[in-house]
Amino acid sequence: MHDGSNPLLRAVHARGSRPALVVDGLTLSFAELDDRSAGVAAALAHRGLGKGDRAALVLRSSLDGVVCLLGCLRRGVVVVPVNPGYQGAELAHVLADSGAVLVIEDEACAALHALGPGPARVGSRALVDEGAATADAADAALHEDDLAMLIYTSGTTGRSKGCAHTVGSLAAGVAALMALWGVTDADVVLNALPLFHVHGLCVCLLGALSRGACTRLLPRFSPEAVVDGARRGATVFMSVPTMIHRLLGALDDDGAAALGSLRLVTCGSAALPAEQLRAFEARTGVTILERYGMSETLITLSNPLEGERRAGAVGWPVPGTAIRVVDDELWVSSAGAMKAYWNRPDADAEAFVTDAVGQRWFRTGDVVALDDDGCVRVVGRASQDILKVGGYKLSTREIEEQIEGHPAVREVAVVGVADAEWGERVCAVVALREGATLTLAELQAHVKLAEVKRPRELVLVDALPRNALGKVMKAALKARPD
Ligand code: MLC
Ligand code: AMP
Repeated sequence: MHDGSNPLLRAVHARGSRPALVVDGLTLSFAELDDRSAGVAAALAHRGLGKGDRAALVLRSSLDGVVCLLGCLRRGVVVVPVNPGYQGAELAHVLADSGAVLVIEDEACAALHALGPGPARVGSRALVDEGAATADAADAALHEDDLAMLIYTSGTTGRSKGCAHTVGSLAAGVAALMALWGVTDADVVLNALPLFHVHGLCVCLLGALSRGACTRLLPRFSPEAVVDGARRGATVFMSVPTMIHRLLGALDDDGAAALGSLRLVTCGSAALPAEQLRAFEARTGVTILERYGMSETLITLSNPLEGERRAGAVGWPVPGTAIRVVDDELWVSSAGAMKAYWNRPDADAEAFVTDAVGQRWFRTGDVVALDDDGCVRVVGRASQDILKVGGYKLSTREIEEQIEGHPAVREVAVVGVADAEWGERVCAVVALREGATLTLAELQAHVKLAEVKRPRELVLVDALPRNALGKVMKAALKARPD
């Protein structure tokens, strides 16, 4: 139980003049972060927003953005993080589905503007300024069951779903993991991840803040910026496999030595190939700690801080998590699990199972195998309709729906093709209408979705292979898209 403040922000209230955030050469202390975020909470109150209202945060990694985020959490305003690279239909869906009454944006988002009338919009800088001019205190009295965030994640049906996390689920999930990884206020955490998914936002940013650690926020990932951060005293770096791949391709000896000074490098959101873990170890002397998680459950499996970190495996349950393997599918029951999908009882009914003793399990859809000592290996995904590209989860259905709208296309299946840098890349297998032609460039121009969802390959076929029930056999296509 807690005292009505957000447990994730206790350290923010208590750490005074110690540095909390370093971005673009600017440093904000915990006291400043505390003060400014209290101001944002007050500004939100002035604008009529209170507990349970939703605010969409269309944020790049900026200082003002983080202040606004914490201000929302203090006011009890539910944070809906949105990828600033989203295009019209993606944005419109998240705004409508979440029922956001305010959009907070770091910089004017052109795609949002193009949508026309919608929720009120305010710049993150303007909101921080409004807060600075407001003397009132407006923190909400929070309970563990109060909603804190709706994090949208792709489903197999095409429409993304909001994972409704509470004050309690975020606090429990983050606390368990940070304790396991030994994160303390002596750490400086490099955050090069986007702040609109659980990895960058909940694990890396809120994780560091909750422990009183300093965050070095990188507005954009690059190998050079990570090496520079390590040289400037960072101790922890959290990554996705694409970042490790790029680091390995770019490191000189000095860079490798700088990374060697990190006490902890974690990796997840997609499978880290065992050879990358070994190559990184050989180059820097650091053995990457791989862990596994989901937007719905936060991080549930991890290799250990002390002891063997197993290449190609995601480790054991994080304290507070129990696992089951049912027909090769991983089920988890975890303190960090979301309350529900937002307004989607149908999806909840499919995803959650309550057992005979009342324990609630989340069906991950990931296919796993266990080593003899219980160490978990992710060996695949139950559905061919989900891809992981650069750590982003994509719905093939969402991409197919766009491609189906092209006049040259008779039928299409989107599949993931193995890619050394991105994990998978988006491949569109298309059967054209009689006499029609289509190039990859034409197809890419037609797909109005975030850049990462655009097809990178086009394979033309006479007809898609279907089984006796008429369902496209994606596994066959994936094995041999041509
Ligand atoms: C995208 N691009 C590709 C491509 N896919 N190019 C070649 N092949 C592909 N398959 C290009 C686009 O054209 C575009 O180019 C750019 O990449 C846009 O993608 P980006 O993702 O912004 O790229 P970049 O800036 O290079 O960054 C790479 C990255 C980034 C790895 C740093 O993708 C990233 O931050 N990924 C992390 C995602 C994440 O946080 N996932 C966590 C989800 S939570 P251009 O021209 O714009 O450069 C979760 C739970 C858990 O999974 O367990 O954590
Ligand atoms: P998301 O919905 O974006 O949170 O993505 C969650 C999915 O990412 C999981 O269901 C897994 O498929 C995948 N994932 C996360 N971490 C790992 C990992 N270390 N290895 C393999 N897959 C992972």
